[in-house]
Amino acid sequence: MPNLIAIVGRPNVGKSALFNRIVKKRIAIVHDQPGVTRDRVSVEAEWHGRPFTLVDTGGIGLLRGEKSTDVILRAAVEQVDIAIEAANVIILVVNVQEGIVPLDREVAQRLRQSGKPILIAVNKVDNFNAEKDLVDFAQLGFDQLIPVSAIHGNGIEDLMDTAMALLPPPAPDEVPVPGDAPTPEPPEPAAGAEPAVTDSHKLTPRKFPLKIAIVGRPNVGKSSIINALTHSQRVIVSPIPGTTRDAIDVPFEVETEGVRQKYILIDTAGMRKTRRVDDTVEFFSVQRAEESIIRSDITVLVIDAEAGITEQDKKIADTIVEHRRACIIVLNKWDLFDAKVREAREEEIEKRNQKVRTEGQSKELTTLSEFGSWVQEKLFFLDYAPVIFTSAKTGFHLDRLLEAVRYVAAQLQQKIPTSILNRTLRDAMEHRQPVSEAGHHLKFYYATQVRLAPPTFLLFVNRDELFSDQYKKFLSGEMRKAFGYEGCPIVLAPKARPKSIEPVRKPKPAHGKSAHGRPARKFGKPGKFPGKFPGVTPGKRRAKKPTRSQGAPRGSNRAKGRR
Ligand SMILES: Nc1nc2c(ncn2[C@@H]2O[C@H](COP(=O)(O)OP(=O)(O)OP(=O)(O)O)[C@@H](O)[C@H]2O)c(=O)[nH]1
Ligand SMILES: [Mg+2]
Repeated sequence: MPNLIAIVGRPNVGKSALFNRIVKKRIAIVHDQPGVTRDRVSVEAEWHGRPFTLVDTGGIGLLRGEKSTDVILRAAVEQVDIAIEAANVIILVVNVQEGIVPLDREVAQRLRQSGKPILIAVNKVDNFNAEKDLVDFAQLGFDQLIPVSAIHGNGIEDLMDTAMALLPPPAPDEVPVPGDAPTPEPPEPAAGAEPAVTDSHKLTPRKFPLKIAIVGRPNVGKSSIINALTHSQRVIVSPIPGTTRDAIDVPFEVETEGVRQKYILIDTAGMRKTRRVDDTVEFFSVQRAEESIIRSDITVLVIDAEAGITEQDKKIADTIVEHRRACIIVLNKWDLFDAKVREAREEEIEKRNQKVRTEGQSKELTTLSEFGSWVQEKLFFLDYAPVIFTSAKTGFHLDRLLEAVRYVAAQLQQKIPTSILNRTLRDAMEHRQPVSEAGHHLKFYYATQVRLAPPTFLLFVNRDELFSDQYKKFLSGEMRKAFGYEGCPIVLAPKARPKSIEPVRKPKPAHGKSAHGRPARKFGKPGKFPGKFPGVTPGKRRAKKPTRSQGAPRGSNRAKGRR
């Protein structure tokens, strides 16, 4: 990665505060407690038009030769080493109020060995008095000493000008083009808010890289999954719950079936019940995990297969639904469960052979698909999410996870032609009318798609109160049968309209073909997203269902009884 500037230093010298100051927004957690940032946090930023990547590292908390039983701290040291290896310029942060402590000397020595351009940011120079102590830090053996106050924002210009000057000369294609600033993302609708009338940008597919937030309870293997997918040790893994304290963006590029795709994986802190959250740091961590759900395009909910589905898993699932995120459920640590399932399966077969199974005796879950339906039953409100069984440890089914991500991403690009949308909804409503206590009947005028992600449809009808949650669920189900939308929430927004609006006419068959006869490829863009789970043909002419081998993604529209 070119233009990489890393911020290093012992714990609690103000690295995160400095990091935030530079990127001018709150990116990393700042808290007055040693070792709060335990992972690298990186951000793409710009200084006077020149792009660079800024990396905040965990503090180096050990003296050389000192033994550590704290795995988190040890892993943080490794993270700093990775940052040193990758960085073009390193900013060592020290604290003027504490002077040089032995650990600073250790860190400095470590950095001198790296041979990289080093700057010292002498932090907490909040007044003139402190400035005279600056020269003391020359003992660390570096020429560039820059006084800063991360909290007050002093000295940042100087620091960054010096750091940028130490970067390698810009490549010809790196010269900034005026007006080439990235376009801001369109704002998301607030949870529960009614969609506005169509804006064209809401119907423009999201640009890659899509953001994939990996969320779940502490210790379920979120960081392990990211490391396994990226074949690296980018984020810290440890058996201690609560290892990840911040949301960390990990760029990730993958080639599946000849198509290269870029994603940003977001590692997040494990989310515990709020009343069990120990301190404010954890509180912020959980908040950041929630923010990650909001800024993600797809959320991957990781569940510990061994622990099963807990109340907290349901709560996280609830948050995902509340923010209307596309979702994939991952049951991780399957390696720990696999043997037991195999055993149960063998017993089941044995019983079947001996025909000893009595009627009514509860049947053990022995196949992945049975487990899949069990998970979906438990998380019934998130039943649109496919379920994948993985092991970050053995790599089991991580390819399926990638496949599901690619497939769900393709679903989020679908724009349903209005005529087919209207035909599908009309058929569904003719098939089942909502029940009205006062004997009112539903009249459907017209529907239109107002947003791609989450797929949102505005339905003009005579009475919006006829749309109970149950009726919406039924209609969403019919739309899933027609258009797929596996992994995506479907948002239906009925709007009452005066009677003067004529109901839309049934579309005439075009060129001898019924409206239903349109090929599915119109929707799914398989050229861009070829995969095993193609878009489903609208109406009754559904595409042949994909083969659901064990653990393949499944959606809500599968008849549960068959599994
Ligand atoms: N057997 C087994 N162990 C796993 C698997 N995935 C992760 N682990 C272990 O589970 C522990 C927690 O893994 P992490 O990746 O740190 O979990 P996390 O969800 O990121 O945890 P926090 O950041 O603390 O929320 C580590 O000891 C991992 O080695 C798996 O698929 N199988
Ligand atoms: Mg983690």
